[in-house]
Amino acid sequence: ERAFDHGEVEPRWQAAWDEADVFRIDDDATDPEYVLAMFPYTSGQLHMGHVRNYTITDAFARFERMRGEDVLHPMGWDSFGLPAENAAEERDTNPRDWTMQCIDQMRDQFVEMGFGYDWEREVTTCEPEYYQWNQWLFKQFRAAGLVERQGAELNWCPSCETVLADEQVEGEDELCWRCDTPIDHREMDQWFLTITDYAEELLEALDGLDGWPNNVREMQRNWIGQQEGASVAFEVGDYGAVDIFTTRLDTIHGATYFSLAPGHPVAQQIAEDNDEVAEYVEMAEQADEDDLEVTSGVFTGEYATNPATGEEIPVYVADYVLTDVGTGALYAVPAHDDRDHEFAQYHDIDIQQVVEPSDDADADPDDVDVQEAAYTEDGVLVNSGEFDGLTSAEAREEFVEVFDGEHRTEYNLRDWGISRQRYWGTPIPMIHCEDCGYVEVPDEDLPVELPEFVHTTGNPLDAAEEWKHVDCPDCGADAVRETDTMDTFVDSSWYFLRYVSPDLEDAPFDTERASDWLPVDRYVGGIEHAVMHLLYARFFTKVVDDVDLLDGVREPFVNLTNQGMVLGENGNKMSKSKGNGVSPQRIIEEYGADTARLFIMEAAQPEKEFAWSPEGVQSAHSFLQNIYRLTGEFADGEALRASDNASGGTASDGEITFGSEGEIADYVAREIDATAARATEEYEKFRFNHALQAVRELVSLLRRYREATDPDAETFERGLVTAAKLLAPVAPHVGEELWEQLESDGLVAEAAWPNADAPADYDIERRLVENTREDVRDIVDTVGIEDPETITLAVAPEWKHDVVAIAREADNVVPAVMQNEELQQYGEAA
Ligand code: ANZ
Ligand code: ZN
Repeated sequence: ERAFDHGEVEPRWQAAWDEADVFRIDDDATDPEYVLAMFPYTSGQLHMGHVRNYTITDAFARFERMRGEDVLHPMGWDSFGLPAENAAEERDTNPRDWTMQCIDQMRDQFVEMGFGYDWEREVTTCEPEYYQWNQWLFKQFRAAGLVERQGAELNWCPSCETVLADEQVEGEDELCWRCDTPIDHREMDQWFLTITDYAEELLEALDGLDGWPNNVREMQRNWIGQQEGASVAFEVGDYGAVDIFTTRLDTIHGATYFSLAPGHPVAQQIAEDNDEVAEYVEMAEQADEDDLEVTSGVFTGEYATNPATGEEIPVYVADYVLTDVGTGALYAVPAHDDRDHEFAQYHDIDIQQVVEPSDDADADPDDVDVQEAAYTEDGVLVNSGEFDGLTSAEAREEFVEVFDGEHRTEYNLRDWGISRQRYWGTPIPMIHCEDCGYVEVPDEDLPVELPEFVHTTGNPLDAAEEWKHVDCPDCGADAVRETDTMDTFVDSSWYFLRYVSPDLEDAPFDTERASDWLPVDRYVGGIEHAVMHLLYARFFTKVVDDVDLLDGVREPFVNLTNQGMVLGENGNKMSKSKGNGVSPQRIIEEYGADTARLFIMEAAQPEKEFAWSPEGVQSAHSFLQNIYRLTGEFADGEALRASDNASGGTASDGEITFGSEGEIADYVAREIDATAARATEEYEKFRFNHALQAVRELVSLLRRYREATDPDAETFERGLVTAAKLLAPVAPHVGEELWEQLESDGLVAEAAWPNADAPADYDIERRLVENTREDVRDIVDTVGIEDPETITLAVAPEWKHDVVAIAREADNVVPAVMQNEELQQYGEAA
C-alpha cells in the first residue's frame, strides 16, 4: 500500500527549506507581514500549548508567504528567570549552561515540528548582546524621567526570596505565581518604571485596538482602573490646606472625620510633636499591610474644617488610607462607605446620612439605617442644606465648582517595580557611591555582565565581591554596584523590536526599519499574558516612540489572538500531575509533525479549547495518507482508469445528479475555484478549521469524481494541486510531497497560492446546498422558528443578505449555514 513515512519525509523537507532559505526575510523588505508568536520561556520541554501556539502562526506565515507577501516570522528565547536558577540548584549546574541546553533542545523540537522561522533573527534575552540594551533602555527611560527609586511595601515571596510585582501575586490568598507560596510584605527601596505616567494613553488607546479580543481589552481596562473623581482642599489644624481625593463628592456634607495615610507629609509632621502618632506611623510602616484591621488608626488631636458645613472634624492617621493612592488623604463618610463605617463604629465617630435611595431605586428609604450599615449606592441628597434633592450625579458635578475643587482622575495602576533580588536577570546598570548617591554606569562600560554563578542561599550577585566593588564613575571613590536584576518582563517588553535588527551593535534596533516593520500584524499567545506582558509591551513601545527611537509607532500589536487551551483526553487541563499530558515528542515520533499540526488545527478555531483525542489524531493521519495516495496514483497514471462508467451515462454522488461528462467536469472545476476562495477567506479570518474542512470536501469530491467517471485529467490535476497548496500551510511536509509528485518544480512553500477569485455566482452558491422545500420546513420546525430570516440571522449574521434573498426566491434550497455546527447544536437543544 502506498503510504508516506513521516520519519523519512519530514527531516528531508526541513533540510530543503533550510537549503532554500525559504523563511529568510531581507532587511530591505518594506513593510513585511509581521507574524509573531509569544516567545517561549526556556523550560526545555515543549508542551502541546506551545505546539498549538506555534502551529497557528506558522500556518498563517506560510499562507501569507504563498500569497506573495514578505513575511517576518521570527523566534527567540525568553531565557532569564527564576526557574533556570532553581534548575541549576537542583542539578548542580549553573543557569547559563542549563538555559543554553534548553534552548538547543527546544530549537531542535521547533525544527522537527516544521516551524519555519528566520533563524538568522533568533533573539536570546539572557545573552549580553541582548540584555545590554535592557540596560541602555533603562538609562533612556531614566533620562526621560521614567525611572524612580521608591521605598515601597513590596510583595515578597519567602520561598523564591524575591520581590514580586502585583501582577505576579495570585488570588485572594496572595500566592506567588511561580511556587504558590503565600507572600509577605516588606518595605524596601526599589527601582520603578513610572508606567502610571502613561495610564491615560494606555487606557484610551485600547478603544482603537479593535483587532484585539474584547476580553483582553477589558482586562487591561480593569487593571488600569480609571476612577473619575475630584480633589478638594480641607484646612487641617495649623498645617494649612490638604487635598483629598474622592469619587463621592456628593457625600461631602456627611464627612465626620478626616484621615491621613501614615506616609502623608502632614502625618509625618504631626508625628514630630506627637508621640502617639509617631509610634503609630512607625508601627504602620513596619507592619504587613494585610495584618492591620480597617479599624487601625490613631486620633491626632487635630481638626479639619469641612468646607461644606464649616464643621470641625477630627483628623486621624489610619493605615487603610494608602500613601501612594490619590493624595494620601481623604474625608471619611461613615454613612456611605463600608470602611469608614467600620472605622467610625470602632472609634465612636458620628455617622451622618446625606444620601437616600431615590424613588426609582430598589431600596426603600425607610429600610436604610446607616447606623447599622453604610448605604453605598448613589441616590438623592438629604441633610445637605440647600442641596437636598439633588441626585448624587448632579451633586458631584456641582460641588466641584461650589467647593472650589478640581476634577481629578485616578488610576489603580501602580508604577512597575522592576527590581528582583535574583541572579538570572539583567543587572541594573547603577552604582551606589557614598558621596554621589546612585550613579549610572556609563555607556562605554555597558553591558554590565553577570558574574559567574555561585551556589548560595541569597542573591549570588551580593556574594560576587569582585564584581560588586567598583569605582564611582563620578568621583572615583569606592562604590558598590546595584545587585538587583530586572524583572524579566523587561526582556519581553521589546524583543519584538530586536527581531528587526538582531545583530545591530550600536542601538537596540534600527529605528527606520522598526518604524517600517512594526506594528506586528498578527500576535498569538496565551491569555495569561493579557495584562502584564501586553501592557508592559504597549508601555515600552510608547516610550521608545516618545524618545524618538521609533517614528510614530504607538502600539506594538494590531491583531491579537489568544489560543485556547489543549485539554487532556478527559477534558481536563493537560498536566504532569494529572498524568494526562500528551508529549509532542511522542506524537511527532509516532505520527509525524504534520499529523499533530493538522489535528490541532482541525480540532477547533484558535480561540477555543479542545480536548486531545486519539481518534482525531488518527483521522488527521488517515486524511494525510489518503491525499498522498490519491495524488500518487494520479501521478502514476492510475487515477484515470478508475471507472467503468466512462462514457455518457449518469453518475450520482449522492448529492447531485450529474448530466454529461462535460457538465461534471465543469462542476468539479467550479468546486475547485470555490474551495480556493472559501479556504482563502477562512485562512484570512484565522478560521483554519473551516479552511481545512473545505480542503477535505474537495479531496472527497475528487475521489468521488474518479470513482464516478473517467475524470478530465487537467481538471483532476488542478484539483489535486489546489488541495496540496491549500493544505501546505498546515501540513507543510506532506504538502511538499504532494507538490513533488504533481509539479516537481521548486517548493510548495514558495509556490503561488491558488487563485482565490471566486466563480461568478460563488458567493451565493457556496452557501447553498440543493435540497427540498420539505427539508427547509423540517429544519424550521426543529428549530421552532417560523421565519427563515430569524434562523439565518441567528446562525450567520454576516451572511444574512444573500442567504435570505435566495431562501425567499428558491423553493428548493436550504441555506447551507443551517447545517453548520451551531445550528446543529441549536437543533439538538430544541
Ligand atoms: C469620600 C467617600 C465617601 C468615598 C463615600 C467613598 C465613599 P473607590 O471608591 O474604592 O473606587 N480614598 C481616597 N484616597 C484614598 C487612599 N489614599 N487610600 C484609600 N482610600 C482612599 O475609591 C475611591 C475612594 O477611596 C475615595 O472616595 C476615597 O473615599 C477613598 F461615601 O471619598 B471616598
Ligand atoms: Zn561617587
